[in-house]
Amino acid sequence: MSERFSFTLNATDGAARTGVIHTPRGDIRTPAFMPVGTAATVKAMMPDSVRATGADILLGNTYHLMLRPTAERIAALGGLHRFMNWDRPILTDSGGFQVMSLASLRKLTEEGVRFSSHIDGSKHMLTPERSMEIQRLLGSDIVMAFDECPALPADDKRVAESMQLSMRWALRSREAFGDRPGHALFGIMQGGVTQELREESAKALVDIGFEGYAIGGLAVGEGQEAMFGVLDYAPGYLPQDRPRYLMGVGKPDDIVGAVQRGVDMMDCVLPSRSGRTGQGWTPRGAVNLRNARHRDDPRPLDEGCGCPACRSYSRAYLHHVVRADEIIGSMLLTWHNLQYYQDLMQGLRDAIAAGTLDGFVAHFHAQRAEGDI
Ligand code: PRF
Ligand code: ZN
Repeated sequence: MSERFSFTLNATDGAARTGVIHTPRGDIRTPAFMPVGTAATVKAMMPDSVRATGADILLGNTYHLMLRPTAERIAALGGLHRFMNWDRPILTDSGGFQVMSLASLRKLTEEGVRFSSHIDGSKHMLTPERSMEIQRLLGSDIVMAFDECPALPADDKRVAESMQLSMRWALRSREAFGDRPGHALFGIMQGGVTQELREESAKALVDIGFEGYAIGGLAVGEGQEAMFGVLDYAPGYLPQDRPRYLMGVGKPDDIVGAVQRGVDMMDCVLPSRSGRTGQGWTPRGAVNLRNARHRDDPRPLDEGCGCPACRSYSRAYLHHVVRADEIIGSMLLTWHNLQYYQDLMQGLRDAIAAGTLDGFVAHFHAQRAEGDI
C-alpha cells in the first residue's frame, strides 16, 4: 500500500479522463461519484452496502460534524473512519458552503464566518485555520480548502470580491494544513459564470499549489446550460496531472456532461435523498414509486440492475413500502439509486478507456428519451 497521495491518468477521450487516485486508505477510480455521508452515515445504508454499490470514497461534512457530535469527540474515539466504520478514503467539505445554506445569524469577515447552529442556536466561528483543524481531527483523507460560495445570480462585483476572499482563504488553508504525507488538500475555484474570474481564481490556486482542484460555485441556481458553459473552459485552467472535483453535482445528465468536459470527481445528495422520498433513478429517467401506476406491477424497478431492490422486489412492493412510510422503502431505494450512479460511473470509465465515450453518451440520452415503461 502506497503511503503517498498520487493521481495516475490512464486514458483520455476528448476532454474526458479516466485514472486512479492512490491514497493510503485505498484507490479511487475516476471519474468517481462520492456518496454523501454528511452526519457520519450515508442515510439508510450500512457502510458495507455502500461499498457493495462500488463506491471507493465517501464525503463527510465539517459543518455538521463540528456541531454534532463535535470533531474533538470523534478524534477521541479514533477518528471518523473508525467512528462510522468506513475504512476507505473520506473527503470532507470545509464548512463554508454549508454555513451559508444552513446556519443562521451569519457574519462574514476577512477572518472567517461567525454563525449560529441550525441545531441549537449555539454560536461558532469557522476560519480557514479552524476548518483545517477540524478536518485533521476527523482524519479526512482529502481535505477541502475553506471558501465562500455566493448564490447565483449575483452581480460581478460581489462574485469577484467573494472569489478573491476565497483565494486569500485558500492560501491560509494551505499554510494551516501543513505537511501531512498521505493526506491531500484541494483548492476550490470560484468566480461564478464569469470566464475572467474563473481564470484568475485558477491562477491563484495553481500558484499556491494543491494536490487537487475543485470547481466550486456551480449548481447554485445558474442552470445546466450555464454550468456546462463554465465547464467548457474551467477544467482547462487546471493542471492536467491533478484530480478535478466538481462540487455538489448532480443529476445523471449533469454528471455525464461534466465528465465529457474533463471532471474527475463529483458528489451529490440526490441519489440518497431522493431515495428517501420514493424516487428511483434508472437509465430511462426518474421513477416516482409513490405513483399508483406501480400498485400491481410485478416487474423490478430496473430489469438491468443487480441491486437488492431490483433482484428481490417488485415495483408493487416498493410502491407499498414507500406509501406506508416503511423504513425499508428508504433502504431499498437509496441502495438502488447509489447502485445506478456507481454503474453509470463504471460505464463512463469503461467508455473513456475504450475511446467510445461519444457512443456511450448517445445511448445514455436515447434511453432517457424513451422514458419509463
Ligand atoms: N464550495 C464548497 N462546497 C460546496 C460548493 C462550493 O462552492 C458547492 C457548490 N455546488 C457544493 N458544495 N466548499
Ligand atoms: Zn436496482
